[in-house]
Amino acid sequence: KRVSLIGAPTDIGAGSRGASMGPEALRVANIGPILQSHGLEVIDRGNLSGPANPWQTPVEGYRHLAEVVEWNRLVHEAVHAELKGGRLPILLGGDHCLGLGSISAVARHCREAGKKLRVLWLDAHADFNTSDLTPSGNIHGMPVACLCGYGPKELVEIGGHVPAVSPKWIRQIGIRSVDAGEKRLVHEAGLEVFDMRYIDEMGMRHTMELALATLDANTHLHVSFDVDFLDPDVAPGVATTVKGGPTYREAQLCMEMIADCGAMASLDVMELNPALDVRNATAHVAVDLIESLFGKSTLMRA
Ligand code: DIR
Ligand code: MN
Ligand code: MN
Ligand code: MN
Repeated sequence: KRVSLIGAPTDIGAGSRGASMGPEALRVANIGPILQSHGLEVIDRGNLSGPANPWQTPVEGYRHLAEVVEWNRLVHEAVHAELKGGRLPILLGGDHCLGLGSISAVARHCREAGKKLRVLWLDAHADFNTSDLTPSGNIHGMPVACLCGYGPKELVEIGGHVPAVSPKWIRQIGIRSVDAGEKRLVHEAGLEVFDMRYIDEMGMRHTMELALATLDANTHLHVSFDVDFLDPDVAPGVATTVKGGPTYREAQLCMEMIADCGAMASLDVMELNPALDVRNATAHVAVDLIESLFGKSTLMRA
């Protein structure tokens, strides 16, 4: 398998600074060589270069909309180019607003290649806010809504097809923080959400069996991994920790079951914030989990 690392060093959509250092922290945790040690051919494309973070207050419900658009265009083109070249892009975030650029590129590629798309959104948050609903104005709380067509024209139209993605193609896992208005929109759009209560009651195994059900050989599976998906005990290095997330073992099982399905063809690793981390431990945990996503297992697999 041929894999490309794309760094997107920005915190333009976040409410705290520091996710801009995420790509380098993942490299320092050896993401490239470790993936290579599992037999993947890895090329590190280096970092994209976009606008600086002006650190302004929100305007009409959006903080840094123009810069968010610019960064997402860069990400969209970079991710699309890798897919077109037959490679598996790994977007190293950067905050999660860039999931829009990444997944709109994946959706465009799927239209061009006649593939079906399934998106697994691993996150503490639904990221389904709009400018009317957002309590913060931070666009990292909006990418899933934008992908589904709810959002500003400049963002929603990146990729050239509105909506880029149907809510039916998305499965959210690990959700435990949804804002009041956002809840209504999640319900209205019919998003399939496996929240923490579901995982508590049914277990991660059953959750992943359902989230990965009905995939076929023609399905492109995209995984968008917000590191705040993880319980803060294992992953303190994110700005928007929410307690009560998946444990290390639950997260490992989640990743292993994704690997077993064999369909993953693109990945985002988002919101890692080294400014808040402890000796880069969260980057190491993320890399451990990514190894599992690419098939690392304790024993030989049948
Ligand atoms: C909150 C926090 N729902 C907001 N969102 C995210 O500001 O919209 N934190 N995505 O990671
Ligand atoms: Mn997120
Ligand atoms: Mn989140
Ligand atoms: Mn490690």
